[in-house]
Amino acid sequence: MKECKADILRYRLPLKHPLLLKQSSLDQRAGLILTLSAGGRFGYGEIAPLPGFSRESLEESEVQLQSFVHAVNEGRFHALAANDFVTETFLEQLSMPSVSFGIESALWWLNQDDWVSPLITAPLLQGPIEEILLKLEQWQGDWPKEFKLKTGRDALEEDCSRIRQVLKLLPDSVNIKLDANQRWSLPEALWLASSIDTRRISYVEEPTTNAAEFSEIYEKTGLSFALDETVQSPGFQLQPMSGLAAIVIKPTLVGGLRRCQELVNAARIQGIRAVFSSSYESPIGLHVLQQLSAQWTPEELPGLDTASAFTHSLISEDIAAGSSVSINSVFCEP
Ligand code: OSB
Ligand code: MG
Repeated sequence: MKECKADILRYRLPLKHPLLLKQSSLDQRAGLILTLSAGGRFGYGEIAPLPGFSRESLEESEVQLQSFVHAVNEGRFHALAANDFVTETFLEQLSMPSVSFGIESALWWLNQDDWVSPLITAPLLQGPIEEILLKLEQWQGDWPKEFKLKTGRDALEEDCSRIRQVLKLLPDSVNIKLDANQRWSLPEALWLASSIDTRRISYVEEPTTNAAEFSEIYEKTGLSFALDETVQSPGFQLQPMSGLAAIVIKPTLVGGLRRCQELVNAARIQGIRAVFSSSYESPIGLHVLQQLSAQWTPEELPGLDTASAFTHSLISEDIAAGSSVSINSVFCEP
């Protein structure tokens, strides 16, 4: 029998600018890195509940994670594989999405022989409009097929003008995805959608607080939508909806790899897109998200353009399958 070991590392990574999330503002991102080792191989997972989005706190997730780490170190698992009965039974009783994601990531990583080459991500356009326009004016090389533009924070007229200015700078073949984070009212969403060229908008994520209104917006204006926050509600099940273009999958917020796989399959069956996206994870979590997207939804550009929000990286070398990763200990607490 292989000797299995598990270990937790706490990290704090400074952010370049305060991150405005729902009601809170973050200056730094905190999370946990789970390291598993078995038979000379290593696997990593990240557990980093996102304030304002996750229902669990970092402290609560650490308690649940500790129970897994103790069980591994006491030799309760014969094999560290997601299809092992004892492991499976343990995973099923986990209740926090961030913990399921971290543990299932580490088990998956441990058993991956190779990584596939990652895809490019859909660039995120946020912040002052002057900076967004400058970024687009100075764009070098090929255009990605889609950009994501954050909306819903400022006055509606401002959103409308931002969308028009961005579309003007992009070639006709490039579309944008919008994200209102449930901030518009129904009349606002209807007004905005009728004031822009919806043919260039792939979809808007969560236009209003009430998902029952999304199809009405589509039917009246032709603006398709994607579910994001809705996918994160406990017990969410994908149902056909008129105008539904995509579901956004943020594993830290929806749960483990098996739950994500179920969602990808459900989206395929309904003929809608499944787009992996990040929740401001460190490079460890981002690596898993990049791989899940490249392996399970290779036709999509994932929403992983969040690494640039950090001042430093948590890792100092490239990541190789099965090998140990060198983690920058300055950002870690014992
Ligand atoms: O609203 O989609 C969001 C990150 C953390 C929390 C919420 C969101 C996001 C992102 C990630 O926008 C980047 C992306 O999806 O492209
Ligand atoms: Mg979103």
